[in-house]
Amino acid sequence: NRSTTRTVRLLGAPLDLGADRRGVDIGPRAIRYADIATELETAGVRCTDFGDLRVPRLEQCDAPATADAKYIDEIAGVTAELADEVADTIADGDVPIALGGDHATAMGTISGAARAADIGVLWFDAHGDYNTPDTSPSGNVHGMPLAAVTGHGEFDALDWTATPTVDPSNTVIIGARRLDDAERLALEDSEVTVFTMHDIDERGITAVVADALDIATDGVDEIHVSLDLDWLDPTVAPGVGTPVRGGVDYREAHAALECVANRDRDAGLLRSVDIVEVNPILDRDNRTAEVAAELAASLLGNRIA
Ligand code: Z70
Ligand code: MN
Ligand code: MN
Ligand code: MN
Repeated sequence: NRSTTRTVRLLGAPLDLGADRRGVDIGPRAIRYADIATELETAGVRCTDFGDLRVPRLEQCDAPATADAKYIDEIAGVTAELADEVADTIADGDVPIALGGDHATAMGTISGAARAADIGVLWFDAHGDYNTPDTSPSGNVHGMPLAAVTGHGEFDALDWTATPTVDPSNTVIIGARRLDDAERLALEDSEVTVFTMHDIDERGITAVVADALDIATDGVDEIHVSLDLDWLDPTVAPGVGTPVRGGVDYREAHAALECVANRDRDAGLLRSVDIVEVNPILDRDNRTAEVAAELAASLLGNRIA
């Protein structure tokens, strides 16, 4: 049970090397500008800010060594540093929120969080992010992080794979609506649970999230929440690299994260968080970053409304 006020620590990860649309590196700045700190504090959470990790500029990197997983060496370096910061934050008793950046960020957050305890993962995303260097149609590493952290596929450059990975049976994707063919087959073969938008349409968001929480927490004490803003419908969150129509609306998104918060309130579950893929260059009036800040408050807040 969690009765004391928690402190979250923002860790900016201005990583765009995993995506092929530029601009997602400005995500952390836009989410801060949308005043995530005030949103969190209004919701009863203490908020501190570590600043941004250093990320190599794409213009300064050599041409990708492999088209299978572009910039994987640079991404491995950044995510290893993020993993250390996440582990330090947890050791200090705080909750790390990694502000992306593209979704490759999650490889760092999750590997850092998994050092101290077995964790389940809730992956809110239009995509599966379960490609490997062998199956990826694009070579973009942000389409691969969930495979990497669950130990699926060969990721030679990622030496942190020596650290514990997440059990796929405690891993749940929520809101998927665009999977690549090989990725879909691999997910069917895996123990990862996939709840699609169709499941949400049929059963309602709160029932789906309740099931997802049961699965993610089966046999583990804590969870990581990875929130890709393209999970939401593009009418609500237009500022993302690859908008996919038919996503959750504003109320469903808040309801989902409030379900997680309620379970967390009872059991002290929430270990770490990613908020990723906000692209201010493609956004309108910083709307997507504002939604991101508001959703963070629903997920971590201590208050009913
Ligand atoms: C596709 C790929 C992707 C965004 C992940 C798309 C990947 N499955 N796009 N997140 N925004 O290239 O692997
Ligand atoms: Mn993603
Ligand atoms: Mn996505
Ligand atoms: Mn298990």
